[in-house]
Amino acid sequence: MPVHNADIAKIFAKVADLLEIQGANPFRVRAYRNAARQISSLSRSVRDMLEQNKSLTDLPGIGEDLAGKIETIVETGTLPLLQELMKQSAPELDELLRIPGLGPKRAQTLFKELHVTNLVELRGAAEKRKIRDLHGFGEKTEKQILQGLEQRTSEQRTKLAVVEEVAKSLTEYLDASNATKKIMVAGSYRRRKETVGDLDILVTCRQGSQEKVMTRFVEYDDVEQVVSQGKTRSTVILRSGLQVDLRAVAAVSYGAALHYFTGSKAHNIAVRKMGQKKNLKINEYGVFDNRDKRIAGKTEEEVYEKVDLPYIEPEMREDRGEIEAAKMGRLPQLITLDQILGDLHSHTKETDGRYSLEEMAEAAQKVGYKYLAVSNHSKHLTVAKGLDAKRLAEQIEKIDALNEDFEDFLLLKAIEVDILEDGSLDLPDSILKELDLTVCAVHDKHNLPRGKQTERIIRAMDNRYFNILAHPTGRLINERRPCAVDMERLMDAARERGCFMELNAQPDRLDLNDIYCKMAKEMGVKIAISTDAHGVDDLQDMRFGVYQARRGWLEAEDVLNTKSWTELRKLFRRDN
Ligand code: DGT
Ligand code: CA
Ligand code: CA
Repeated sequence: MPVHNADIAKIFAKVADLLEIQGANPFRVRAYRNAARQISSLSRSVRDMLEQNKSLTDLPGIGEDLAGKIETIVETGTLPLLQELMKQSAPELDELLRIPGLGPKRAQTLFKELHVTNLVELRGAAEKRKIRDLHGFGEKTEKQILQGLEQRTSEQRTKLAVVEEVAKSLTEYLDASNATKKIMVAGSYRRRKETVGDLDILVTCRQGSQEKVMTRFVEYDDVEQVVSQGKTRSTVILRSGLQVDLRAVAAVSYGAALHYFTGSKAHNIAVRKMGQKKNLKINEYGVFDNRDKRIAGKTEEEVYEKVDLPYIEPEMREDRGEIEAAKMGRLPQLITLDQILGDLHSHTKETDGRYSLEEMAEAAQKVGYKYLAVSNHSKHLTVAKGLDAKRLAEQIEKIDALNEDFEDFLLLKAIEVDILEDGSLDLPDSILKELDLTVCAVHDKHNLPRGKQTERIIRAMDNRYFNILAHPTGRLINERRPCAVDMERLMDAARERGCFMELNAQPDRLDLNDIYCKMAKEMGVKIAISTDAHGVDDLQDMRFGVYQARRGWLEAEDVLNTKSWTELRKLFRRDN
């Protein structure tokens, strides 16, 4: 039974919620919630780690106890503690917390007073106007609950890194039967959107084996519910809650179907309109002329060719100008992972990282990098044991010594320095100037009004040693909204001062987002795609950054870390 990171995260999140509703120790609740978050944004499979006998306690937020519980989940698919909690209250009680306005205390009250144990019963109670009379609720809250219930159905999107793991195992499983020829995951997944609503898998099957493929699909271990099973299309829901659609198509239609189901819908409509102008009908079966003869459909290239367009990369298919660019022969040469020469943001044990300088350097060289910037936190971030000037000076010395022994590789001396509320940087210029570069970040006061937040960051950029603005909006996907900032002003300010923006590649950040990446390119601000690695495996997150960069139309020349250190050092203003 394949247990994915998403399943483990889901179990821990549920444990946290149920514990919280039962009024458990807040530290215990936080430990489970934190573990769920960490695991859901890992780029490697915990199951694989266990198979390779890697220690889970290396993972952030995972101690001996949680590591043991993870092993239990991977082995059995479930956790006794969760079963126990579900028995004590109600198995779906945690869902109440998803409704805005309902915290653990109120959920507990609803359970005890009205015997509400799930969302259906919650709706019933609200519609019968029973909630307004409960102590501490009222009519307004009751209305808010009803609104929240309406909204809920439309949310539920899964982070790309989580979906990637699921998609890989599922396609490998389908492939192993030898009944399929081609397998491709289309939809938003292929467009590498930061979150995915559902998976859309396309297959072509060997002669006469279509039904076999459909049956194999619905029999996948991870399937919780079969929504429908047909000859050419089936839909299932996995245990993580993710929906998967499988469609079997004929080889002559494969390209047309791939194009259709890759989307986006807006892009499809624009391409179809171009077809209509030429009297062609384009759908998921092919391109047809006015006598309904199929004139293309085997490949995507063919489909584009029939409307006089070059092939357009999936990441660009959002109808954000790619059709116009393609018509004019001005499509960008999107950046690729192999063009990345190094990483400009990482941490070590000295603050909140998990490995030493030496280990991080070795890992970066293994990836094939020419440089790795070590940018530990600064002192203002006390929870991460941030560096003061003295400890930073020691780190500089250590890096200088290590660099003597590397061949064709450099550790860059850097810091992730806090931008304080007044716009000053957390460490004095006298030490910042000794560094190769600075990565500057907001870590507190995320809720300042838009004008103040923007000013704060621009004032920081006024410092001549400011180089890269880290995770510029501070958003955490599905968890924390972006700070209110005037991004256009920030980019203007950055360009004027010779500063740069980061595209943080952590799967739960991906900050800048695709739209802002495109904006940066158009405004002439270069971007560092950085993993913000806290461990050696995190360096692999670079691919998610590159996906997002591609969605933002970035080319190698728009990205700082495609450049050699000789070129880069000229861009990072230093006069010593
Ligand atoms: P998602 O799942 O919400 O992350 O986003 P998508 O883009 O994967 O959307 P989905 O799963 O609803 O549909 C997959 C693709 O199928 C979509 O990108 C384009 C195509 N498609 C779906 N419905 C329509 C439609 O009504 N018209 C056209 N032209 N294409 C459609
Ligand atoms: Ca989809
Ligand atoms: Ca779908």
